[in-house]
Amino acid sequence: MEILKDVQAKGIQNIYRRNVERVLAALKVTTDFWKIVDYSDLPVPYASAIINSLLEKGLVRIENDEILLTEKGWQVCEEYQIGSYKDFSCEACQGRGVPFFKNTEFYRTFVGIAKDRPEPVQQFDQGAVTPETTVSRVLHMDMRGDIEGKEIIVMGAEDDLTGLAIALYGGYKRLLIIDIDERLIEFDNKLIKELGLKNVEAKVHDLRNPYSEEFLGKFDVFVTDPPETFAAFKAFIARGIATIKDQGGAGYFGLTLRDSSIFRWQKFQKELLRIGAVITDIIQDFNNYMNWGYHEETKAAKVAPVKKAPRDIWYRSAWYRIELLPGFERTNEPISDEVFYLDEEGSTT
Ligand code: SPD
Repeated sequence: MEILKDVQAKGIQNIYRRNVERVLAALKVTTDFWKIVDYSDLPVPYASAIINSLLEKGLVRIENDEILLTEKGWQVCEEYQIGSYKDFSCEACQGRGVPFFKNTEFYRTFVGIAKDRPEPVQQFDQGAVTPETTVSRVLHMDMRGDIEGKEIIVMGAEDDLTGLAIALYGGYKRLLIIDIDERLIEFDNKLIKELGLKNVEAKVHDLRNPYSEEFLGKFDVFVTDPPETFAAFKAFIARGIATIKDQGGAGYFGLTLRDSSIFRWQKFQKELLRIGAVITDIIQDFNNYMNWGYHEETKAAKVAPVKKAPRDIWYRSAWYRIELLPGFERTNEPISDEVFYLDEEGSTT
């Protein structure tokens, strides 16, 4: 409680005792700051503030950019019965429940194509998921009956090449891929042409602008992966819902706790229910992001208590699936530029 109060006194309100416990649990098994963020499911600035408070109180020390529990830190863990972070996820499917190797031909083709993908850029908060993640997303969609015969829109998440992967997989009735980044749309269009992929189109579109009639109520399924601010949630997810034709339509998106707190998740979830959606799936840590080249320029790098950049995968997100119930709401207002990518919880843009 002392650590919690200390962090709250520094202006961080969306935090509770469990967050401090999870940082301590992570510290019992790792000395790497980025793994601590991952294991404690916290926004980087919040994990950093907790570590700084633990440092001030002598519960941890930093040596060569590694964060170590002190004797006092170990004693506190024992006194408060803080267990170690544990991961019992299935090694085959990496906890997704969908092994990417269920369709090895598809996986190999996708990996061959993705190797020439454009590099992620900071301007659009890009950071691509691993090929195993993208392939598992497609298999998961097919497993839920959201590909065959469906009209699908993939919105503003093409750094992951999920649209291109669905196009390669096939079976859909119509596929539209939209993204703000011309490089990604050009990349997709080149492959669509070269491989002769049918009933698929890729177009440049900025999701902050309202949709025209050609998008509204025209699809059975939407897929996206927004930044975690509330403005971005409205631009990507509420607008995704507005593309859905009818009750029973489905939406897929990633939400992370590395750029957003569990308190923000509650706000997102309430909004989803208000709009008329039901959450059918939340698969924690389904999406594994490869480290992006602009890390040194980010707020995350600046607030971290160590200089060491992440080496391994640490940024993961949960994969959500929703279905729309009778009477769901379609909203399509313009979204302001303010706080689109970064706010007090987000730091990796
Ligand atoms: N800027 C780092 C990469 C972020 C990728 N987007 C993740 C969105 C999760 N909803």
